[in-house]
Amino acid sequence: MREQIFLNKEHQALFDRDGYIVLPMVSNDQLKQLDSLFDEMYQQVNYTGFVSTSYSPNKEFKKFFSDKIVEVLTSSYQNTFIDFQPFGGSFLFKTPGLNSALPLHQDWTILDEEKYYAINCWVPISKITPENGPLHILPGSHFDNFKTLRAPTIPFFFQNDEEIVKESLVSILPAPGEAVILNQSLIHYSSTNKTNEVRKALTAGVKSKGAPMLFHYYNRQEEKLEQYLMDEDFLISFDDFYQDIQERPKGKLLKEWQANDKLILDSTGVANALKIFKKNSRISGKRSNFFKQLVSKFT
Ligand SMILES: O=C(O)CCC(=O)C(=O)O
Repeated sequence: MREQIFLNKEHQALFDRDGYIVLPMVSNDQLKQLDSLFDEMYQQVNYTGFVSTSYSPNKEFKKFFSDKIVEVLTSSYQNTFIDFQPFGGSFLFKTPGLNSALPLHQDWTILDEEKYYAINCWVPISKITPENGPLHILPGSHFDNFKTLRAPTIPFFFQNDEEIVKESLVSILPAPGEAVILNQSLIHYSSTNKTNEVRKALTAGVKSKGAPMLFHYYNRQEEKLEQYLMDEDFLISFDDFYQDIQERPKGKLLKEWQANDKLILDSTGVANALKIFKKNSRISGKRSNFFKQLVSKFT
């Protein structure tokens, strides 16, 4: 049983039901500070597409901006959460162009989700429009409704049916100062930046106080799953991000077990999962039509 993590009980209930909530979280003053920090960071990089500062090979650079983000957001966290622990942050940007979409995904499992919460606060720094690469989410697709284990080496359960899932997504256009607070297990993606300006945002992690950090590895040869205990800052400690995340985690092995569950579902399994998400997140109006059409394909 998880302890409450939102100060406000209604926020907690909506978050538990839908796997996300959009709340006012940052003041104009904080937004200004974050904007100047973003610009300071952006002057030091030369990447295009969708980029997170956590991808950088430079640990000092990642840690500097992670600490600054947490510092600026501390008062917002205190007004929003209870019994929580921040675990860093990263700036996220999308340069204009077709390579700037972030594919459909769920964030990795980084703690025991039966016992604790792992939350990302996605804070837009630019004004978010349908054109500059907003988040698209699937309400109700979080761990409470579908107990997934996620890691870079584990395929997503919807891997062969991304288009079905994509039809059901809802785009989120937060107002300036609002944050999209996501359960890390929620299915989401972000679209292409079709404008001429960089889209600026950040993601900042909050977890239940005292939750040990975990990471998982799928040993394909032996079809075994392995669980490792990790350092608190492991997410910003990869030297070569894309290579290191595919390797055995550099933590302490806690347990391993045979991966006898189906890691990828067929389309009937995906459709059944979508039905559960719909039922439990009480999606209304236009959104429910999406689901009705979708579910009718399989019934
Ligand atoms: O900033 C974005 O466009 C998407 C961020 C995201 O999905 C993530 O960090 O998991």
